Amino acid sequence: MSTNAYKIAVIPGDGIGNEVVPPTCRILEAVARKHDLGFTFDEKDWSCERFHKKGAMMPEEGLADIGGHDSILLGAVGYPGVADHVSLWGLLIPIRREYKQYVSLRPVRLFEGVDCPLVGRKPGDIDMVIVRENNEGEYSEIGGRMYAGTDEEFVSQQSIFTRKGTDRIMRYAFEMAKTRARKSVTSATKSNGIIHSMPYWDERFELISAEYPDIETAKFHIDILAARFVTNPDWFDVVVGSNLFGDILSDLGPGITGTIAIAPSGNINPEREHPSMFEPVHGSAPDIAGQGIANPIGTVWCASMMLDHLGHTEAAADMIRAIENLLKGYGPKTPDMGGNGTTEDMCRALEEELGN
Ligand code: GGG
Repeated sequence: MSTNAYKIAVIPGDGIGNEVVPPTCRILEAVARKHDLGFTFDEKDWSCERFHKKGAMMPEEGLADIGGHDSILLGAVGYPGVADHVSLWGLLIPIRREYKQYVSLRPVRLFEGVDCPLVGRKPGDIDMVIVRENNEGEYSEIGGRMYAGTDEEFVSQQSIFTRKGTDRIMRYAFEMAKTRARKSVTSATKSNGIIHSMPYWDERFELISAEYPDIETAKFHIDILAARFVTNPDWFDVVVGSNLFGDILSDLGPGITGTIAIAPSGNINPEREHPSMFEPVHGSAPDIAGQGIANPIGTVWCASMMLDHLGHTEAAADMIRAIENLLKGYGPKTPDMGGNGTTEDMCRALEEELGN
């Protein structure tokens, strides 16, 4: 038994989550053999299917059950038949909050061998990290509905921006920028239209940036920032945004690199007091679920992020090398990347790249 033994909570979730997570665990086992690691996978059936059978996405004791695990690997949450807010608030959001995973770390990179939808862009032109606030902001349950069903009906939805929450996500972004070649942080704001929270966000960004005089900064309103992602993606290194802005940018980012299916994310508890959770940015994709053609790269990249977080940088880099080699070579590719390969074809090719 390796001394580097880890217990991983595995939540395939819904739709294609069930097709990309199991082979990723198999690939992790291959990496474990090579790098003297050990994994115990504790698989959970928490999902919309469970909701239909038992009335809840996860059991009451679910959160406590995985709190002592070393990490969580999740596939996708949400499926037609369960309202999206019910599935998300019944599984993903409680985990992010209970375990203070207040950073959503979402790298965006254009790989060699993947067709870029932006004309003239080549690998190296798009290489950024979105740092999304993950515990508050627009994702808040403060609000309600009054006079339901009448002409006077209204709803109210509060956004919450605490000083603690705002400062810590910005500091995380600046610390991340310190480790990168470009050393630049861009803030996503909308302080012209959103009169309280976004001027506050700008104020905190200015204050925190003063702590990091060596880091270049920029600030864009979210609308023009979205346009600049398309016209000038090479401008961006680390981009910090609120929960909602970060979520949108981290779909747009992978979109401009050719396929959202390869994008990973880490829901990180930086203090490491609790497990962090790794999930691909893509959802459950009901349109292709069950066909065996889901692209596994997003989940495999997540597994690499997980290894990095657990301190196994060489094993993590090995997985990235396998992804790079597969993408730039003539190996199988799933239809989202213009190929006709299957999930299993790609996973086998990755295992071969890893020398298994
Ligand atoms: N694998 C990611 C997933 O299933 N995400 C579901 C989703 O829509 N999440 C929204 C969010 O991250 O805020």
